[in-house]
Amino acid sequence: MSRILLPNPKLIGRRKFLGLSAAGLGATLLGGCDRLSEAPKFQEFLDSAEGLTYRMQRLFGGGRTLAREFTAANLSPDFKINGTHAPDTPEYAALQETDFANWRLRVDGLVVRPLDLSLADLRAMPQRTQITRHDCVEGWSAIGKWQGATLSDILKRAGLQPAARFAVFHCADFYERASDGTGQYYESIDLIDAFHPQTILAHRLNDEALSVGHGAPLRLRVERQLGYKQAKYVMRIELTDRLDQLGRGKGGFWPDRGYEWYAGI
Ligand SMILES: Nc1nc2c(c(=O)[nH]1)N[C@H]1C(S)=C(S)[C@@H](COP(=O)(O)O)O[C@H]1N2
Ligand SMILES: [Mo]
Repeated sequence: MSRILLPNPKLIGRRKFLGLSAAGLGATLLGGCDRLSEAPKFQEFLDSAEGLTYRMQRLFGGGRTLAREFTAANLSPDFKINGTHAPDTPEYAALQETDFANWRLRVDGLVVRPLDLSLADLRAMPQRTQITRHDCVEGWSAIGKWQGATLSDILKRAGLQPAARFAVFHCADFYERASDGTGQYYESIDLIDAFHPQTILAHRLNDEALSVGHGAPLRLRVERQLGYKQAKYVMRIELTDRLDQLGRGKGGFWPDRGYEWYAGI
């Protein structure tokens, strides 16, 4: 069996983990993808020592918890823009010019059917709306109403290959142009968060099309994690079995620069 790279458990507080029984974990992941249910390798992984550690961490997290949801009365009058305010590449400028009519979300990597989804495709999928609080490590929060397709529906459409372990979000912006060639914003989550019901690819904020500042045309909402996990300007979702070959190897722009990969709140 090939080596499976897991996030370092020492970096990850137990309470930050979503609890699922072994059966629950299997059901969530396997139920989502027909291919996975015939996946001896994934079953092998769950039965392995590493799989056990992973399962136990999830088990002690205290239930398949949802992030708190709020009402319209709680909406923040101002939702701060942070990090990139507008990607400064000619490619992004060209997409913006036609109001993202030519933009496609690429879904590839360890999937059965690679996808290229337009905004119309994403709007035609079942929509989830949620009013949640965004918490940035810099110490500010904002409550906003997000709308989009669930990542689980997108992944079901693509179908996962048995080896898939992580969803990686590749963004349009370079937050920094480092001399080692890294600096393009990216983030990643495991399949538990990928199939969590509140994990959506949002194209609307507060009943309006997502603005460029907030990540147009599409950004991730992974509601039980901190602000820097909420990737804006998502261009591509790549399914992988390891994170050490991307960027500086820690699974995200800010994790590469010292922040925790699992930024649970
Ligand atoms: N592509 C991209 N995504 C990003 C960032 C960024 O700079 N680029 N900043 C992150 C941080 S630190 C925060 S707090 C939120 C800010 O989202 P907002 O601008 O919609 O408030 O986006 C996150 N996602
Ligand atoms: Mo942030």
